[in-house]
Amino acid sequence: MSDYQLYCFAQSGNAYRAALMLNLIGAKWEPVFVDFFASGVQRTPEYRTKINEMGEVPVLVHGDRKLSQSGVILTYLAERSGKFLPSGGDERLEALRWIIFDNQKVNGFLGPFRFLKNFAKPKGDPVVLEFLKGRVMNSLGIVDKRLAKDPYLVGARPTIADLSMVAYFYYPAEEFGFDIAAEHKNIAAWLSRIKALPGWKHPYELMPGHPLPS
Ligand SMILES: N[C@@H](CCC(=O)N[C@@H](CS)C(=O)NCC(=O)O)C(=O)O
Repeated sequence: MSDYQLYCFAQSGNAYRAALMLNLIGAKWEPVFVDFFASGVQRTPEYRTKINEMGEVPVLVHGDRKLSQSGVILTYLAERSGKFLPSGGDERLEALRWIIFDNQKVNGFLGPFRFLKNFAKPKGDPVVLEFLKGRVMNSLGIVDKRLAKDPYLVGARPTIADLSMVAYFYYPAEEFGFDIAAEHKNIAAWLSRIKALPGWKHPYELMPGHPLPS
């Protein structure tokens, strides 16, 4: 029996943050597949009553505890395991600052951009896609500049801020129509460093539901 269950699906970068953290800390965990595209189970009253009132993935189950919001899940796992935990008050605040910026402005725009481009039916309006892409490019520039100064977002060591920020970054470039790593050399080097951590896996390997049935 695993210690943790994670409600997730392969195409979710939001869930990847939690799945990657679980793997990197060597936790005993198992995915619970959420059939997001076919049945939209996360929008059902049952899911909202029993699993997550916010109607979102990921959700981490640990015994009687159910947690949602990847930033909260990452914090919980870091505090329990002592791994990827920012050290000291200033570092904790700095990590939280990047996690919020990521959730709102980086992957918060990149995720919906990729969804509208690849999965939405009908596909997203080109004007909306252009708007989102503009916001994403601006935010990626900010992250790239930050990573020119230090190997990781909060300094010399990887923390939960990095595991939050990688959310959608390892998905194939074709899904975005641009190559995040090729266009941002500091992000590319940082992605390689995280990829080298023991336990790293690609989101399509780590979570169920890829490829989507045609
Ligand atoms: N800030 C949240 C975002 C979670 C989120 O938006 N998840 C998407 C899946 S990738 C979702 O469940 N969306 C609900 C829906 O579209 O019905 C987190 O980091 O956990």
